[in-house]
Amino acid sequence: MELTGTVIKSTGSWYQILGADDKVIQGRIRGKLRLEDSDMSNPVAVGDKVVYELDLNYADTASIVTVLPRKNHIIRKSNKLSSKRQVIAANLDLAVMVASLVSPRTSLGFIDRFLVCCEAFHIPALLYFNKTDLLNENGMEVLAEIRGIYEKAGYDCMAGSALDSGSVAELRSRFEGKTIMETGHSGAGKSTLLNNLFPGANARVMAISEHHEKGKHTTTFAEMHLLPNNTRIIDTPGIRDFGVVDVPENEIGQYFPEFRKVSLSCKFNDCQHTNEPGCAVKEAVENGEISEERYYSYLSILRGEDVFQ
Ligand SMILES: Nc1nc2c(ncn2[C@@H]2O[C@H](COP(=O)(O)OP(=O)(O)OP(=O)(O)O)[C@@H](O)[C@H]2O)c(=O)[nH]1
Ligand SMILES: [Mg+2]
Ligand SMILES: [Zn+2]
Repeated sequence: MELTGTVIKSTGSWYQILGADDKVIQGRIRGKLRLEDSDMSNPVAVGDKVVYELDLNYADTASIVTVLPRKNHIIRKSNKLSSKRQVIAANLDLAVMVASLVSPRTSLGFIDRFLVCCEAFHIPALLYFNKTDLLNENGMEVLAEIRGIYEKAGYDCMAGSALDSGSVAELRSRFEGKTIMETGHSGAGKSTLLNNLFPGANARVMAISEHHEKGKHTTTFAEMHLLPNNTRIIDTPGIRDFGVVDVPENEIGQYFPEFRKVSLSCKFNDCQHTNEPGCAVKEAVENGEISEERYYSYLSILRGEDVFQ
């Protein structure tokens, strides 16, 4: 008998599927499905709705037969050297980047690559600047500046400390009833934020390394946490980079929302905003309408560069 369910955890070879009766079963992929999308490192991702068949001889294992069409998904390049692509999660209402400016430092280039992916895959994005309790006065000024850059570009930004219940209360109401993915560098506080938002979640958390000020990759597999009021948060392993894939060069500019309207005034309608004469985007950067940092990120993504932490 064929049943449908939602993939809530993937460990590479096994998938936890939440069935219609709210029972969780262990599923595996059938050979055919594995081959269909061979340049994907994972054909099934957390958040996927799947059709599965219970294995006859076992009480609670199943085979995944089909992945149902996705509302959306978010893909990144698995790592710098590999051409494989990884689906991080599917069927999202919101993607949240947990970005700490210190311990570890999150670069603007990393944030911008995340935002380009969200634009390209039509997923609403929110930037949560975490660990504000670690910032001194100067740090708070830097944060305000960075926040200004993204708010001006049209993005939703929030800042606070994942350790402080007061500062996460607003986030809790924003998340209610939605399926949300949290992403960011290892140690930025994704699991801490989840635990503080929903104390029942019980996600594993670990202090960052004292030597490198970087996280220890505590969360090792993406996992969807089923929370009250139909809220679902997908906690994901920390990543170093958000390799932009499946975005043709001449479309990258469209995924910078603040470029879109301005670029209508570029002299050439295929303007890539690099060295062309009469480029309205470059002009907007010069007069401060578009932030220099965002423009540099654009050029860097256009050159196919990756971010190194
Ligand atoms: N001071 C401070 N520490 C925080 C904050 N948020 C998280 N931390 C600490 O940062 C460390 C790493 O937090 P995690 O929640 O494990 O980070 P993560 O993003 O889930 O990391 P990975 O699972 O490795 O990707 C823990 O020691 C947390 O207590 C914060 O807002 N302020
Ligand atoms: Mg974690
Ligand atoms: Zn231009």
